[in-house]
Amino acid sequence: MGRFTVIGAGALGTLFAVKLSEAGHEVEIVVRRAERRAEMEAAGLRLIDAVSGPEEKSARAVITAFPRVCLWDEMEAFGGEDGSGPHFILLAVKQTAITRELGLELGRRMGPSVWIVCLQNGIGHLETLAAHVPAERLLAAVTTEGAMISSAGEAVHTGSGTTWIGAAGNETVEFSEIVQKNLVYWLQLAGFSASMSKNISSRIWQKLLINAVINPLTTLLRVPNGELLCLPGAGELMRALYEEGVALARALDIRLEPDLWEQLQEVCRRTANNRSSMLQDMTAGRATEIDAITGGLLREAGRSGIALPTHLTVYRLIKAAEAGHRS
Ligand code: KPL
Repeated sequence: MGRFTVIGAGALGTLFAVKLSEAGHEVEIVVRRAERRAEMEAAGLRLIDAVSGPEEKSARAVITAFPRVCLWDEMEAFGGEDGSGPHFILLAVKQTAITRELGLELGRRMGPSVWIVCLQNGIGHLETLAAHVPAERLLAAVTTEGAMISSAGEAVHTGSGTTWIGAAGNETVEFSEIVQKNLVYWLQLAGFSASMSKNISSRIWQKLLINAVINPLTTLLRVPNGELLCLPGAGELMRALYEEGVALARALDIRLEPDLWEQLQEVCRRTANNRSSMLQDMTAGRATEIDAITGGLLREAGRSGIALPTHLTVYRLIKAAEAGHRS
């Protein structure tokens, strides 16, 4: 069975930690605060199944798992001394937590046979981490699994999706074997639809363009995702953001699926009642991921001398709203 460390106990971290533990893998979850660890050790981590369960909330299945809980400050070297078998670190923290310091801490703890799987939205994090962690040990993951935190230590699995995994740096034969025979297989055993991707940058960009349309607009308009398809003027704004993003991807030679616009609208319909992660962050007074999403597009556009006027306006509005919320 596999060996996993999940860093971050948000919605995705909880989803992966519970399902992997339930499947019998050796799982530890890393949190920052001692009270959080105490709560998790006492009550476990809970996952409510809103995917296959009945409509009524009270009748939905709940899986409770008790993975080993570890404090960030007390985390030992990953992979142990022996280096036996691969050890996968699922990095499930927000983009805003991916800093040079985090990269240094991870790099310092990397033992033999350790692979870091990055589950973040947006772009820029892989470059930040690659400065401190061997690039051939970094995996990029893109997931369409839907999950949200319902209370401390409890997440709801709101929609099953697919998780694609690919090499952040160069793909080697060793990479392909380890990832396919271990990570992908173990995720599948735990009930995830997982596969290896040979074009992970396309997957990353497709999700990036979807996030760059839905997240800032739902945050500025303060509406759940489905409302974007109904509000007057919102459709035009969505299309303008989308077209600018597609033009940039084309200029960078990034392949996008021809039906991406339909996929984007489908995400709004499928997650109609969900509040985007950016809206949730803004409402809770947390920093949003705008710098890794819209900011990521603007940085790439700047390097290529391309203007993204609608994204720039949206970026400035979110930055102003963030500052307003904090003051
Ligand atoms: O990934 C999302 C997010 O909220 O960050 C979307 C796809 C917009 C679903 O809410």
